[in-house]
Amino acid sequence: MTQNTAASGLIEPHGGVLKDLMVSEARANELKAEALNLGNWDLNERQLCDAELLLSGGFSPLEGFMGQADYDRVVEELRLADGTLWPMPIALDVTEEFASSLSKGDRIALRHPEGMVVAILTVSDIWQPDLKKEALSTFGTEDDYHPGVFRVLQQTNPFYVGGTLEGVEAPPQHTFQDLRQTPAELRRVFEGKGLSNVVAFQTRNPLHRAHVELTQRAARETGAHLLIQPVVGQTKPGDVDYFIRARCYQAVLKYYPEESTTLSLLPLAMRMAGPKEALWHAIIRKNYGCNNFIVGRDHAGPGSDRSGKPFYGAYDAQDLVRQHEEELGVHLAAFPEMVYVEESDQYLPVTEVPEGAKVLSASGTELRDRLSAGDDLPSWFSYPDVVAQLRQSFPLKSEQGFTVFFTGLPSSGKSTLANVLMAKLMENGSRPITILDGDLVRKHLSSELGFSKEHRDLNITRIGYVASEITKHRGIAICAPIAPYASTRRQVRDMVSAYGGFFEVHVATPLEVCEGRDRKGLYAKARAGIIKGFTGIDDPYEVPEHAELVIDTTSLTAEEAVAQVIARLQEDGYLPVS
Ligand code: PPS
Repeated sequence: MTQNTAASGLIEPHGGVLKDLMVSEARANELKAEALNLGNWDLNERQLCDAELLLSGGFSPLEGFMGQADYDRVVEELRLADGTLWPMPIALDVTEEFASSLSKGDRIALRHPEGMVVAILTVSDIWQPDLKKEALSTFGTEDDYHPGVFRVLQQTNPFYVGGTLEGVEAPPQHTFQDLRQTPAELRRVFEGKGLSNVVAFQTRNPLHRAHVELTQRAARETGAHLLIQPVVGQTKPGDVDYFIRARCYQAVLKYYPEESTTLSLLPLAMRMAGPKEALWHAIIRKNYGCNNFIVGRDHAGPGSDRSGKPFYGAYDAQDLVRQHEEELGVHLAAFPEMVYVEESDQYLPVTEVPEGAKVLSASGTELRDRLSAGDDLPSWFSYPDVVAQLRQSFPLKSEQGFTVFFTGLPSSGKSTLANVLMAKLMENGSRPITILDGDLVRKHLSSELGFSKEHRDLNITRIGYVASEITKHRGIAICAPIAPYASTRRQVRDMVSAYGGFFEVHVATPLEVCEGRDRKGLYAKARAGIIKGFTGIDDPYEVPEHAELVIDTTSLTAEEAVAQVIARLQEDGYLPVS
């Protein structure tokens, strides 16, 4: 189903028509019945976000997950097969096993994790994408320190399925329902108010004074109504959770002139693709009825690589949107960084600051550090009600949970260190502590798993999930698995860091020493070929490159080694200095 919106005075949707892929109630009931006999695919968090925006028309003119012709041209030229501008692959990734069960023309039920049928997909294409090529094209790098590259290369299933969608039940949303509008609903809101000139602001962070000043300036300069449309789907690992952010957005609304601004939440899974993401965001906002789009400094930037060099230039995103501004029909409201000018107590674009004037600015990292240290935030930086919301999300470091993740070869000393650390922390501590030791976890959480790469990864992500829950609830998790694969350790780091401290400790005792200890006699069995795929003998151990601590237990007592861990936790503020 499509809707013709040209008559409203609002900008036309991308491709000319706003898609609405939801079917009627009667048809939905038929499809639910049909789904009982179809193959099922359970949508993950990212796929759910994509499905929601496909169904609502946020991704117009797409009518489903991309087929191969669209995908190939998007990857190569930022265009769909018919030439329409589109910078981001929107593909449904599935396992090899699932892909091999499908043929063109099959219908599959896409399900919500709670079980309901979100949509029926009619398969048009099944193929194995070149994910390296996709990562390089979308993100301009293959460096998997980039969160988007990491997702494509490490967290994407190897096959893609394309096909049109019939929407049965939009993914249910239980929070902030009055702030969630589909493109058609938001367009109706604007039409109802007689608005045809709207400027959109995309954000995934709490709004502080600089953002408020920037958005007000954009509204003034374009003479437009302001739409603040924060992303509440997947964002960058470690971001403040969206409940807190949405409360911050509600708090700042009162700093805007009445009736000048609309707040609406966008269920988008961000890719952190900088320039291409900015172009994509502009297209999405066009679908929501916005003819102006704000792009500031480092739009949708993923931060810097390991050497501290930003992945994208600060204004690359503006450049790419500008190149396509005319074709898109969306005006680029480009802004340089806003800075605070102390003597005039105002925010100005950095390019307009009078010569010699003292300017102040604070990064997101500084903000987090100040909140975690319990320091005040200057009034020039933010608003008291926003700060009060953020304080809930950033308890003092001494009250936050954390995870100590020992990794190393069998018999390297991980379990001993974990137990001694637990004893020392119990002696002095106030937080609850849980040990997730390799053998214990395999007994209680992972008893059905073996030692293939797939099973080891599953074992470690289970440990990571439990550790992240413990950390979220402000406890201490001490993990001691082998965890031989870097990418899985990285996943655990991302899961835990969203809620508190993460300390990877590489127990780097050399293989000869571990083998010499051979407490369980397993090295001997591995050498004799009785055990196959034993870590360090005939199975790999990828040495951590960025562990917070490296400890070789060859000539240290467990107490000495644990003292190093405790010193590091104290240094970072998670434990008091005794
Ligand atoms: S993993 O890779 O992280 O999932 O391994 P983990 O769960 O920590 O392993 C726990 C203990 O299993 C014993 N064991 C093996 N280790 C490695 N490879 C093979 N094939 C294997 N088979 C059994 C080993 O003793 C691990 O204990 P630690 O404490 O590391 O010596």
